[in-house]
Amino acid sequence: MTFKLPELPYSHGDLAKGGMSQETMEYHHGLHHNAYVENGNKLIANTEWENKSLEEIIVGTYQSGSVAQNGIFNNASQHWNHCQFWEMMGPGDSAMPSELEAAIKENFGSVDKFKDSFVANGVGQFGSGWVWLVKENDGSLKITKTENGVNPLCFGQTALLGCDVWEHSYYIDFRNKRPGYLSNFLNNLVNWENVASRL
Ligand code: MN3
Repeated sequence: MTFKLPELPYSHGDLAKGGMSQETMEYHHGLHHNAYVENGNKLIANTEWENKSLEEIIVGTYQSGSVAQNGIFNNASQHWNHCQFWEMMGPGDSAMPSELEAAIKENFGSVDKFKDSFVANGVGQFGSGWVWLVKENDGSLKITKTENGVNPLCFGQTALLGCDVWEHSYYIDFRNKRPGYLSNFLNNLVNWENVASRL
């Protein structure tokens, strides 16, 4: 498939009141994400992946374990990760649906404990990567962290929530304060209805 930069469900400036500035969004969506789209399209042209779905490309190149597939994997997975990330945020105050709240309490003890663990995992990811709330096949919820573009699809998990901890995601607004960026993300940016839709 040909990768395409998605339209956002809000404008670049709409997340500013939640702490993610228009400048960050213009760089992150307009330049960084777009680069993964353009590089990915160049790399899959005339390969076995050209007509595969995005998910097939990600899982197939990851499982191949082939260094030669790294470029395709990195750009395809980062394209998918950012498509999810934009949809996981929103400009409105979002209350956590009761079904999601109950699942979080069951798995982590409380919403605050979940948030503390999510932030700690995001801070603990050394270098670039992502922190995730995933659902396992047995229905249990877990917090994971992954390096670079690796994502829950690689492990057969459902990504309920993900946060980009590459510096390009927070350096304009939070400088080197990754913990503050992660807390703000959970408290002011997440669209919890979107998260609950994948439960
Ligand atoms: Mn990013």
